[in-house]
Amino acid sequence: MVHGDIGTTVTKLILGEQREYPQASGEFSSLFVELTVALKQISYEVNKAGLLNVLGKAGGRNVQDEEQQKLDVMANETIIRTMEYTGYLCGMASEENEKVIEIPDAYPKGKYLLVFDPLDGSSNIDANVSIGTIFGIYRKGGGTGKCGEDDFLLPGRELVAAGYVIYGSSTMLVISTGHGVNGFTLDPNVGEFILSHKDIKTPSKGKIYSVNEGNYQYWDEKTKRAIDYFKEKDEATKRPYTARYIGSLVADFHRNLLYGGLFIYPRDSKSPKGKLRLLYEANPLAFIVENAGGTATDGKNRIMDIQPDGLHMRVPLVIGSREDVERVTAMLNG
Ligand code: P6P
Repeated sequence: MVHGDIGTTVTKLILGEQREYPQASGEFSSLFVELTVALKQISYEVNKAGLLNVLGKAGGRNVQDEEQQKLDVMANETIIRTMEYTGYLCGMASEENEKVIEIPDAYPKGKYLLVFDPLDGSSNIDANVSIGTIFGIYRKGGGTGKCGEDDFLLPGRELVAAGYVIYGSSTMLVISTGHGVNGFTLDPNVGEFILSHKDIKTPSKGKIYSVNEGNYQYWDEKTKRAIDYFKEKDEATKRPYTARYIGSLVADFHRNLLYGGLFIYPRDSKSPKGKLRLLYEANPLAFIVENAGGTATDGKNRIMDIQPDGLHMRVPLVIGSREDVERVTAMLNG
């Protein structure tokens, strides 16, 4: 390694992809780089919070005598404050905000829309379980200016980019702009996301299934049979699948993306529409998994073909290795 060569940063990769499009304005690249600044700030706060939870337990104030914000509020505010200023967005939609987040009049508006779950699985932070940020970027139809809720009700196939960050033993950013999937590990010494997992492809068939079996009694018969299949001898390996479920979507998804396997959060009698949200959970992860050779359905339809009926629409989710998703989807519709 040449001295000072820290490897390929996410900025370098994004700029390299931009050069593939001579007519590109560079706005998308700048938007993406600004987003990584917010993600690095969240990583710092999430990792610090683990420590502060120990040090700041007395009375809920941290060692600097600051009011301890809830982490997901912090993450939400960090993304909003960083991104609203850029001039590249016409608005944002967040899991934490009921309505579209408007760009203040003081700032210019742009042609992109950002959807995000600022800190998914944050209830796990006190147990030091990996949690994550999920995001998707759309290009607004019809130029710049304000955008309303209808502008965000786009199917996932219209995404121009998507990704997630997993805050775990290390902080890792996984992204796709529609040309494959790349993973970047945050080097805290340099403060840059460095390419560590080039061109991620998920195995066409896995050995892992991830579902909350505690909901078994709430599933319909077809769902029970589809999940029971994983406990029987798989025809290829002559052995059952391994059950792995963390209860943090990004962590479960990320493991299965790398190792192969299937994550499913089916509809049940408690959540007849499913639990996970289409706009800022299912669609961005479906975009990633399809660019990695996998697939994602709601148990019947391709996730990225679903027309959202609202910012916080919930869907059942079957996502991961193509053969596993296809088999489960077929069993749910058999
Ligand atoms: P359950 C976390 O609350 C979350 O939104 C996802 O990160 C996770 O996959 C899911 O809910 C877990 O839900 O019902 O199994 O606890």
